[in-house]
Amino acid sequence: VRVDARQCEVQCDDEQRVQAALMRGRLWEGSQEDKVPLAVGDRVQINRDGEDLAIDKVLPRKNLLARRAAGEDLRRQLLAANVDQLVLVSCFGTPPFSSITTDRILAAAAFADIPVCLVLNKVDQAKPKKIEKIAGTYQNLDMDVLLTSAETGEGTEQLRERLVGKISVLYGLSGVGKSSLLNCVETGLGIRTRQVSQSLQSGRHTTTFAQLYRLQAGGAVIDTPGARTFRPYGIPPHELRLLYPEFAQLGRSCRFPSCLHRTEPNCAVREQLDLGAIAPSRMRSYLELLSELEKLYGAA
Ligand SMILES: Nc1nc2c(ncn2[C@@H]2O[C@H](COP(=O)(O)OP(=O)(O)OP(=O)(O)O)[C@@H](O)[C@H]2O)c(=O)[nH]1
Ligand SMILES: [Mg+2]
Ligand SMILES: [Zn+2]
Repeated sequence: VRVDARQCEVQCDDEQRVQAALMRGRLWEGSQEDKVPLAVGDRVQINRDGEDLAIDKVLPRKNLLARRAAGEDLRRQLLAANVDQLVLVSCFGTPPFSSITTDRILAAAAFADIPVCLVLNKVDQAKPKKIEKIAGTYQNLDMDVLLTSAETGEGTEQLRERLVGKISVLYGLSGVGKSSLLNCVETGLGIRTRQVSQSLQSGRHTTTFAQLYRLQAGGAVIDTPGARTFRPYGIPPHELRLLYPEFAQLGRSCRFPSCLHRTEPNCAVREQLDLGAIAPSRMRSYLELLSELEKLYGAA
């Protein structure tokens, strides 16, 4: 239920109580690519080690949300495991809405096969026209989009409805309001949030470890520390086109079945882009991420 650099907390199936547990060195053996071989949401086998509890083994996962570790191209940082959904939080104001970041996290969720609810927070900080345009881009992809404000309470009841009875991970850049939203949804959690006076530029993240909180109405939420950028882990470049749902569908009409929608002739995706049926921001984020993945993992 909580993972810090070397220290974890676990909760046994038949107990309410949360206990500290050590990680055995052997947990690293099978997963050298991982900075920490455990994620909040993992089911683990524990044993007594004298006074202490120790984690012996991670049980097979239903799914795993991950990113590239900060400053390390080839290592993986685990964000959450065994979740029913990702609540992807983006916002208006500070930090400004970033379609590139949002689309990167969406691609990572699609790669991990995790359903997404997109939350656009701080609607009190933006003009209706801007909110409508951005929400529309994602609603056109058949995505569940919620408009919220942790400041005014708008949309937080709808968010609560989405969370009850499920295990959800909240993820998004630092400062978008993940912890603030959770405090709105469930009184009594008392999660620390950034003081208004603290500048975002300080580079400090308010939430510094991932933790799972049980909801009184059933279900649980995992609050995570946000980063300043998001770099997906392990996506083969040629698979990216399948992780953009609108490209995956239209791509079947491209002349070449393996079309990357870049410069290939008779590309159905680019035709629709020119006709205005595909949001230019989606194409921009796709091309940027595609080049980055090719640099990392090699072009096909
Ligand atoms: N105006 C406005 N401010 C908000 C809203 N939600 C959160 N904030 C403010 O945004 C700042 C960051 O909120 P946090 O909840 O700490 O953000 P976080 O996503 O948990 O950040 P990390 O823990 O660093 O990942 C705080 O000063 C909040 O008061 C909102 O809907 N409107
Ligand atoms: Mg936080
Ligand atoms: Zn194409």
